[in-house]
Amino acid sequence: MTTASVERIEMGSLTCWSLCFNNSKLLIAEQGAQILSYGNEGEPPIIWLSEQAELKPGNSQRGGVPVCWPWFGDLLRNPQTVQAMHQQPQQAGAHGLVRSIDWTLEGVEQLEEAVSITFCYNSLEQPLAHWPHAAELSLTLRLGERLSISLVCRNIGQQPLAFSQALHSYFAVSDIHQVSVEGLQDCDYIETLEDWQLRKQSGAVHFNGETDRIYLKPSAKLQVIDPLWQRTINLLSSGSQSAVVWNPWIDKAQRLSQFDNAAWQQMLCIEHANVLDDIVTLAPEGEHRLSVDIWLDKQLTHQALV
Ligand code: TA6
Repeated sequence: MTTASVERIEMGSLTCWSLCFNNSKLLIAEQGAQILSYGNEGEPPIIWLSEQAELKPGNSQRGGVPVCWPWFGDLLRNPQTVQAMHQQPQQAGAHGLVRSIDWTLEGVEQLEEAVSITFCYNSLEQPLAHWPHAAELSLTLRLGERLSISLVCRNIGQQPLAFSQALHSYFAVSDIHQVSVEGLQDCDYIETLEDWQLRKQSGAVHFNGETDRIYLKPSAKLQVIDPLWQRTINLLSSGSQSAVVWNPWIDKAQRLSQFDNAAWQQMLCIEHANVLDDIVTLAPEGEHRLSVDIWLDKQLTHQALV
């Protein structure tokens, strides 16, 4: 016998939705269609949210899964085709334009094996500053035995659409010094902290300083191995050939908004993306789906993900 519920709630000054399925709980803000938290009752969270998250309109919350679109990161570090979609690329902020605007609830579905919710955004109905193109986004979150996140972009205009994007997922970890990431061994990556040099990953990823890397053509199956919490977070993606691994460590943590100085020790971003050579170009009426499945194993063995 499964139990499932969907409830609209106010969190601070944000309109949010709380989805429950058995002992799993998912919290999403309508602003940015941003997942704020995800986890199982009585256990450490899976998706991390800063204790200093402001929960008020106008800014993305620190944590959860911000949607970075129609560009990821610094627009000027994006391919020219993505930059050219913006009328003033020099003035553009980081991580696109939709993570701090209200999306529209499109629907809720309660099934036997899951509960799902979909939010949408339409650039013709909510124009974006200096980005005059016709696109529609829909973000569907499906909460069952695992959490499925699916972001679809449709070109509803008459001209080609070029964009980069990321599901900027913040994961909770027991202690960043002790976790590792499996699935990136032998991957090429861009070391953004050392002049964007191209490097190659040897073995699992371990953390002993600020880490901000763009992995190219990663495996669709990644795992966060957390020995202290005796658990593995499994990530299975599709529609993405690039992934960002980020931890701010001590110094950058002190420069981040909504972020306790010590919080870097208990969070890790693994962001499934379409960036650099993996940007998306859609012809009119074309669409692209970026999706990630997230689930927990309460064990440490590196299993083949299914
Ligand atoms: O995805 C990694 C990153 O680009 C970092 O360099 C850091 O800036 C992080 O995103 C957070 O960006 P934000 O704009 O949310 O503070």
